[in-house]
Amino acid sequence: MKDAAAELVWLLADEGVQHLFFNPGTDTAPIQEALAAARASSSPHPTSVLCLHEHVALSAAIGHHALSGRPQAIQVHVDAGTLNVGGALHNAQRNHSPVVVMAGRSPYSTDPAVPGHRDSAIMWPQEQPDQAAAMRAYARWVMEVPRGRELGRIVRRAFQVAQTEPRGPAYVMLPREMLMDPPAATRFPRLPAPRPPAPDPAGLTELAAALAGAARPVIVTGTAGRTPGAVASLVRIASLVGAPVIDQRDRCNFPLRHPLYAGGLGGSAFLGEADCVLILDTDVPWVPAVSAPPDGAAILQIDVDPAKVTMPTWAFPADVALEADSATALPMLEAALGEHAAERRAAWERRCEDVAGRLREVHEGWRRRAASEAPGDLPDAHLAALDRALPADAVVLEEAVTNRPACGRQIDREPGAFFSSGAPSLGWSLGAGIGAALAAPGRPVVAVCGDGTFHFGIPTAALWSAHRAGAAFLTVVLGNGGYYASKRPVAALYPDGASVAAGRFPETEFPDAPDVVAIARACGGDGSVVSRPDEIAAAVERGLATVRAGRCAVIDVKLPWP
Ligand SMILES: Cc1ncc(C[n+]2csc(CCOP(=O)(O)OP(=O)(O)O)c2C)c(N)n1
Ligand SMILES: [Mg+2]
Repeated sequence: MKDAAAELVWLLADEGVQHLFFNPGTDTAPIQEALAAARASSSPHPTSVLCLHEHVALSAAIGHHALSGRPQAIQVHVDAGTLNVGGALHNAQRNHSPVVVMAGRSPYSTDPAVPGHRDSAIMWPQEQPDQAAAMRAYARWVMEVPRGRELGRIVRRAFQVAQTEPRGPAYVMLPREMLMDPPAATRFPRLPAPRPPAPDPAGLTELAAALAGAARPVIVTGTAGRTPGAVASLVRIASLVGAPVIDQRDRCNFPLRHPLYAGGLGGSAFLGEADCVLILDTDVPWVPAVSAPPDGAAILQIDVDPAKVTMPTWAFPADVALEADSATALPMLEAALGEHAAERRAAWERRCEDVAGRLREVHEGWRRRAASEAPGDLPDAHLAALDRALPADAVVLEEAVTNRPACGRQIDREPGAFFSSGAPSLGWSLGAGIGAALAAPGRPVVAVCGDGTFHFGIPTAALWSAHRAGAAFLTVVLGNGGYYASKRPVAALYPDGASVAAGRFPETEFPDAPDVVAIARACGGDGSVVSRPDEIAAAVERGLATVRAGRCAVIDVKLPWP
């Protein structure tokens, strides 16, 4: 190998990175050259994907991981590129996306004899006292590679840390002269991530006994379906003990049409009367000010990260907390519940019938909304029409903000085909569309986002980058004409205030926002405007035809401003 940069390209391929989401600078020249050399010689290398903004690059990596399960890497420019990944870093952290974020670092040497030395004025302002400072709150680990011969060990370590539960981003800084150093004499071996944890056996027995003995058990989950195989086990457990499943839908964790599916909101009545709550892979099991289980309810937790150390005031007391991968723990819990079946079966069956009976009415209400033309029901009606129009293998990336509950009521996808960012830094879904489309070639990828969120996604960068990468996707923009999520609290906190009196919320309203279809066209894509649910099917058909032809499509759904 010619230099450390060539070794880096080989290492990325060896770690299983298929696509390297890239935004370059003067510091990344050795990596660009190494990629070119690898392409020319057909030696192992990831396909580089030029992203016109770093936020798009990191969002693409999150989306790729969601579909492929593979470790991810992005390459950005020094401190400035690092800062531009912005809120996507927060999303990668909270979504537990294993991404190695690599950034250049201004060269140290001014000696012309040193390859890669400082040769331009910009290399002084690029140097910061602590380039990694911006990353420290979010990345699991940060490191600079001091010499070319150390690169292998440090990059291997970065991938190991990123993939160790609870997974998340790792940050590596790459000074330019280091990249042009000779490589190490031998290749450093891969450092496998530890296998995900299994539950403590005594704790599992205790948890199973508490769940089995409960009269009014409830299950709350956010991401149990991150391993799609866990869903079947969760369905059997809920059906056995008669627990409604409050599914916060960061993944598809439970089938929408199952009689025990309580949605995100429909389940709050059950929570308020629960005597036992199993909180399963969720960062926020409930909002105490809105709905909470009664005092004295047994709280049971299974999570790969039960203590949530990165959330300083996370404080949901659990009677039994098990650190475990739910894909491993749920089949074990099922077996442990079996021990109680003879004694409890009749009570479980009665509970199951009772909960299903109550939820039948809730589900009926959702169906009425889907068929309604009342202004408040139009998001439901459009989303139900969208779901009917999508092919079975479509992947949905949900970033619908105030219409997220409507997605949870109307979008019926298989486990492994529905994702949200799991975190509130908006603008993820457009970049994620690129990564998802690359990871699942041939499957239609559909981002569903708010009109504010569309612009946070830097659409010019995302759609153009998608076209360049051959990763076209469809975006459905829920165009209610503003940031409704940012209007709602003004009216709630100040019901008699000046904003409500004026009937205006200028910091949130943008009925005249940039035309999203025109933006799609400017990037080489296409789109259409829809204002009635019965227009959705034709728009989806046209949009998916555009996507099959390799161009991004946007459907601008005109909704009333709530
Ligand atoms: C990067 C980022 N900036 C700002 C916010 C604060 N914020 C939360 S929701 C929201 C409004 C989103 O608007 P839109 O996508 O149109 O959805 P709507 O509220 O209208 O349903 C804003 C600005 C955020 N979450 N993330
Ligand atoms: Mg909006």
